[in-house]
Amino acid sequence: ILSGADVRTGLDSAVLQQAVLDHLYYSLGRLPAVATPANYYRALALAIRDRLQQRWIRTSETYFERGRKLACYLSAEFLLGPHLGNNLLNLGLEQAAREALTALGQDLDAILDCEPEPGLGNGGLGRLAACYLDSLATLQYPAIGYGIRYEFGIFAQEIRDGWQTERTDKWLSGGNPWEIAKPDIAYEVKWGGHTERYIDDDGAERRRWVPYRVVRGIAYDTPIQGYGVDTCNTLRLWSAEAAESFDFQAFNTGDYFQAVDAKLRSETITKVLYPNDEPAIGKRLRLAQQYFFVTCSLQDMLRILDLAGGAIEQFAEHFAVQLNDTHPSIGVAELMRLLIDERGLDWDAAWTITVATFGYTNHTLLPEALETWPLPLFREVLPRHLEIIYEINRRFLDEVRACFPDDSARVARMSLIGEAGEKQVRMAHLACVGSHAINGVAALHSELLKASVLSDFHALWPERFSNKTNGVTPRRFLALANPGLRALLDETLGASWPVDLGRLRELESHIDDPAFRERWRAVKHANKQRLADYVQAHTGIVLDPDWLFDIQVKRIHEYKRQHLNLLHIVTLYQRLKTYPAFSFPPRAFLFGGKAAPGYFTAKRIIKLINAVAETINADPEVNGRLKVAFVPNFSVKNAQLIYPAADLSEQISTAGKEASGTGNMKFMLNGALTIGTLDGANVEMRDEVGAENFFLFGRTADEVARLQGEGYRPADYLAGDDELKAVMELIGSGHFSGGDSEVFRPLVENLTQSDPFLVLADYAAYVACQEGVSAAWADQEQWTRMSIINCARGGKFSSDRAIAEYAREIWGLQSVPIQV
Ligand code: DL6
Repeated sequence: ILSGADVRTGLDSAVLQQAVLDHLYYSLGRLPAVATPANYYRALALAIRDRLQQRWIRTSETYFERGRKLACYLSAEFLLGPHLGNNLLNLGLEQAAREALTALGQDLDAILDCEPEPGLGNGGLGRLAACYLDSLATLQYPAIGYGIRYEFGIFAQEIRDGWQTERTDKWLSGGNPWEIAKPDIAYEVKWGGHTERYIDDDGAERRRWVPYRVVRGIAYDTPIQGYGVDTCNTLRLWSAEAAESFDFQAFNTGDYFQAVDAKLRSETITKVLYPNDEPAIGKRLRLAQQYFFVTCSLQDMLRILDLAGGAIEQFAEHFAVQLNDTHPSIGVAELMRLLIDERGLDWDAAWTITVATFGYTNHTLLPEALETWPLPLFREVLPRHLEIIYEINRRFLDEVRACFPDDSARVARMSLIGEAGEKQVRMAHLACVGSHAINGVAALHSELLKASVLSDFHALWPERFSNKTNGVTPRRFLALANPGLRALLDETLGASWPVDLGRLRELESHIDDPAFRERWRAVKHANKQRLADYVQAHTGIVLDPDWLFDIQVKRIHEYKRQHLNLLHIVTLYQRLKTYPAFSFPPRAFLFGGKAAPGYFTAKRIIKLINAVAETINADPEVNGRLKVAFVPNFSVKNAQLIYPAADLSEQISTAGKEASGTGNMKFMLNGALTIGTLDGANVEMRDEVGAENFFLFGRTADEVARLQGEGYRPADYLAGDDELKAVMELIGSGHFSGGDSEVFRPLVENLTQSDPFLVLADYAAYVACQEGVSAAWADQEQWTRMSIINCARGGKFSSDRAIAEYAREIWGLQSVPIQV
């Protein structure tokens, strides 16, 4: 019944134009004469969603018919970024959409800019989940993403008087044309109450959970279209609703407000994303969110299994469930509860299924980020799960004792219950015990995991451990973000590189061609101009695209060391002020990133960046050579402008602290050179590009550990380095803060007295390495060669490679081609 010219499915520009007009009229109730760009955005988005629909339904239908294993990616965060541009790219419809809009007197770029960003994540972990969804669909793997439909995503950052302020992100206020609510796919979620013993119909003794409260989780589905294929997978996000809209008893007794209150409390669960990405926080609502989305997702898998007529014993043959960090790790206890309490399996059968089902990815070594829940809180919210966890623990610790007799210290270290201080449930331990596969996200990180935080688990089950180095999608972060480079790559390599990123290697045969290098530089220059325009519009700061663009964008955190970058900038500033003839190629330093609202040191670092920027940018003596800008509200949307414009990428974390990094890969693929430590995936990036194409500095993870073990004293570094001393004094003096010597005192004291991330220890090596950068930049032809090589050897860092490894080595997943 669907013809090629069908207004819902047709792909040429004339049909698309008609489809946009139809949606303006029928879905939005607008005539073109009064339609705003936001109306056009919505109409085009709906027209494109129509074109996904057939693929989407066919994909689900095929998975169901074929009954193949489904990968379920459980993540509390999906930092998706705008959908429209990505869907046009993946469907091959950009040109048709541009023509259709031009015919309607609209500009596609302006329309794309109207899309609010679904910022349902904090940073690396959430964005990785989004890249993996793109790769799963592109590689035609049967997969579903499960998460939370936060009404408010990551806060919007504004800079006032140099300080970060936070504004609620009301991304849903204009409606979300991409999602489809499925109120018929809904599950009950229990909370609190108590458990009790009962005898079932067969006379067996069992336990059941008598909850205090029940809410409902409703499915909202978003299509995830693969690139150049017909596969269109699903991201299923759960939204909380009161089980009854009103408490009828309260309503009938006339207490209308109490009746509505229960509804509001239930719906609070999915109201807002927790903005802290690193420190684990013992918040009841956070535990509620985790349990809420995990139980809905597991109940959904059981429904799918039942629909397919699969036996419950075969659960693990039907589903491979990946835990994206510990946030969904309550799933281990919940699957046990569902299998035992609701499906009647015995413990051993349920446990075999559970361990075969789950895989666990760790994303951080920072001890404060390893989630634990206070036992009383856990018992109050999830009493049945605590019983199950106790039983898992009892059996697990018996196994530990059997393998390591007479080692009670080990037993205490490995227990699922921490006993130091207030008793805690250790979620990373639950994830390890309940998963057949455990992985880190870069080679170094996976080794450090085995040697440090998870060493006891590695000693017990070495076969469970592996590495899966992160990757990023070349569709969004190269093809979409960098149209100039994409055109050059298409012309040079043909059109298949976005799905075969190893082909970038072929660029190396062009590095000795001066005309090619000239074109490469022209692309970069245009990208820098595009970013300069954006920065000027959002900060008023004017940047010159002929300068070296040196960029650090990521969450603001002491371990990522934005302050080390600042110390270098202040060093240059000081040199210029002291020796006006001091010469180096002019540089623009750009920063971007959000600080967790309660992380005061990080917020002060933002203030210092802005203070240094204000002083330097206003100083005519340094004006021709130094500029500093803080790009507010770093997001996926502006990241797409930032990565392609970088000459130099700052990846300068204290070695051993950054699990992998993914921004480092996005910069590399867009031809930036990296200045970095041997941390996270930097190590593998350097292996790929060769030492001569990477600016390496700083102590290694082993050296960091040794220095800290010996009792690191930052004062020693200060005493031995007059320039560093002068830099610290300048910051402390109030020079950058209108004479206020208090505002940056906590930062100066932190660095000079404790310096937990070894900023001062790496300072001299960093400044020297930056001198090497300036020298290299002076030879533009050689710099261009290095830039091309960085892109050419970035193929390993495609998320397609990473997902293929997960599919093969952890999930046992086969791809299923879809034909519409
Ligand atoms: O694995 C994705 C990403 C890594 O690239 C970063 O190095 C790491 O910091 C980040 N972790 C988080 C927070 N983790 N927790 N929990 O985003 O993961």
